[in-house]
Amino acid sequence: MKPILYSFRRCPYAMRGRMALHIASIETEHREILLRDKPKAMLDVSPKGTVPVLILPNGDVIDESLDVMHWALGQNDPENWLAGDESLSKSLLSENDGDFKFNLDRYKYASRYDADAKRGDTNPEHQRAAEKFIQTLETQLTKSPYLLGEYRTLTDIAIFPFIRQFANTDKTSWENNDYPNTRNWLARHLSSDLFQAIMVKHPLWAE
Ligand SMILES: N[C@@H](CCC(=O)N[C@@H](CS)C(=O)NCC(=O)O)C(=O)O
Repeated sequence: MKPILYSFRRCPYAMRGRMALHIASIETEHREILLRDKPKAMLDVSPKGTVPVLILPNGDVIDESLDVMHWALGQNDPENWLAGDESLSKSLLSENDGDFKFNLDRYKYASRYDADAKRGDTNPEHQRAAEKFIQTLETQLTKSPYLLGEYRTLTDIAIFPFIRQFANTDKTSWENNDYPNTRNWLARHLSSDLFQAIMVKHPLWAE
């Protein structure tokens, strides 16, 4: 029996989970969902209602993306994604999932957070605040091609889907920013076989 994965194609948390499962060669029963219409079967096992949700054959439920990554790599870690500077990894991941994500959402979806903003508006203040993290990444990527060194690790894979969202919010501004190493790092991830493989489209799962 394969593990069941509830997922949403464009969700950065689901992307990082899918990439770890893919690199670990773990096949899943993929259940593509809509965030605005979550299946009851998913909410029954994980009432907090976020993706990804992984259900193991023994019934265990893993519903945090970093836990999905760690579980998958615990089974099989062919590229050694769990290697590298643990404290640097921790601090980058907590800044990504914390302040950066906070500012990214307010930059990208200004109207959800500010009653005066129109749909489609972006917020330059939050763009600038989010950019502090891009500067941190740039400092690392000036020293080495990937965040922890010569090879991609969990840290790169867990972070780049969020930088992709930031970049896509205003492509012209991204292409003209002062972070050439981060631009190049993102472009390498986006064109990787790994990313292509996990972005294949799945039909919606019907209960
Ligand atoms: N901390 C969670 C966050 C997951 C998350 O927030 N996913 C978003 C989609 S990108 C979600 O499911 N949101 C619920 C909703 O929009 O209703 C994780 O790392 O798995």
